[in-house]
Amino acid sequence: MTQALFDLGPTMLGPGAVLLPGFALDDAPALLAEVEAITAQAPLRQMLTPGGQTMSVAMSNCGALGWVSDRRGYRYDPLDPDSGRPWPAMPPLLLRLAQAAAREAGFADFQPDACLVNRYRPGDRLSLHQDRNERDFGRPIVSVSLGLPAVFLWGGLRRADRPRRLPLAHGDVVVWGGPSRLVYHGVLPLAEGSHPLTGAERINLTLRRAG
Ligand code: MD6
Ligand code: FE
Repeated sequence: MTQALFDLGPTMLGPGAVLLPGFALDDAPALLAEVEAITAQAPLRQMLTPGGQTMSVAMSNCGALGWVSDRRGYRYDPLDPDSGRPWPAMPPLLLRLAQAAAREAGFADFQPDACLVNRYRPGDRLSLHQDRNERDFGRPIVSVSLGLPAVFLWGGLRRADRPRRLPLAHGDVVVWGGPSRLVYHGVLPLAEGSHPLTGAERINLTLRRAG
C-alpha cells in the first residue's frame, strides 16, 4: 500500500508544503538504528510544558541544538538539560535525507542544526501548535515519519481554522516552509497497532535550522 502511495509522487499540502510519500522508506531501517544510538546517549523523556503539564510524547534531540520545554518555556539548547552534555551529533544519513527532501520541495541549501526525535505510543498525542522557536521562519522544516501510522492535523494560520486530517505512514516525509511555515498542526492520539520495525511506536524526526 505504501508503494502505491509512493507511485503517486509528491502531494502539495499548501503553498510551500509538500508530502513526499515513502521518501524515507529505503533509509528507514538505518534511520531507526540511528535513533537507537541517539536515544542511548540522550534518553527519550517526557518534558513539561511551561504550564506544568507532562507531555505524552517522549522526546530527545540530535544536532548542535535541541528543542526543550520546561516551566521556563520552550527554547533551543545546545546541552541536554538531563545530562548537561551536548546532544548527539546529527547522523550524516539523516542530514543527507533531509537535504534531499528539502531540495525536492524547492528549498535548496537546507542546513539543519537541530533534529527533534518524537516517540509516540498508542494514546499519545500532540495538541495543535505552531513551530515558532526558530530564529528564521524563512527556512523550512523537514519531518520524517517512521513506524506506526498517525493522523496529522493540518490547520491554518489561525488557531481557529479547522484542521484537515492527513494520514502519515512509515517512510513519509513532509517538507514545510514558505507561506505555510506557521500553519497550526498537531497529531491525533496514536491508534493501537504493531509495526514490523518499531512495534507499538511511531517515531517522528523533525529537522530544522533553529539558530
Ligand atoms: C509529529 N510534528 O509529526 C509532530 N512540526 O510527530 C510536528 O510537530 C511538526 O511534523 C513542524 C513541521 C512538521 C512537523
Ligand atoms: Fe510542530
